[in-house]
Amino acid sequence: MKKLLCFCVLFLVSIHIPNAYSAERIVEMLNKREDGQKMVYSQDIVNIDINDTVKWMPTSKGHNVHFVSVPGSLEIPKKSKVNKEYSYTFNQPGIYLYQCTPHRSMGMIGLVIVGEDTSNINEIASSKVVGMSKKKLAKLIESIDY
Ligand SMILES: [Cu+2]
Repeated sequence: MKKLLCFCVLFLVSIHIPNAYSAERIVEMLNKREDGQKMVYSQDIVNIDINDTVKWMPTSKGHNVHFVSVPGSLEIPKKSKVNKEYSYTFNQPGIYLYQCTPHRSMGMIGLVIVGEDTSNINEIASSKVVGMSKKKLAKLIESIDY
């Protein structure tokens, strides 16, 4: 009986393993964050594993997700629609830079670091962002260990 129970537990654990390898992370699009910053994503930098998904929620209205720079030869995904939830699964390691189209000059940018791979940090650092986002990008880059 004990053996059977053991087997059942193992079986239950094993069918849940795929979930452990592809997590979903939530990032909110906000007019104001807890720290007082305006027109921001809830997290400036998200660290995830390869094949994880980030889901951006339109918690405040008027925002979207628009990738500016992605690793290597990867094609830049189409920008998301304003006020709409958006998900993207990251299959390639490296750093991804995105911005909010309406607030791109107000520092509304974010980074996703996939698989702890920071090899494209120079490309990210020299990506074209505008206005207040320039300073913010420099600050985010500075905070990354590489
Ligand atoms: Cu915005």
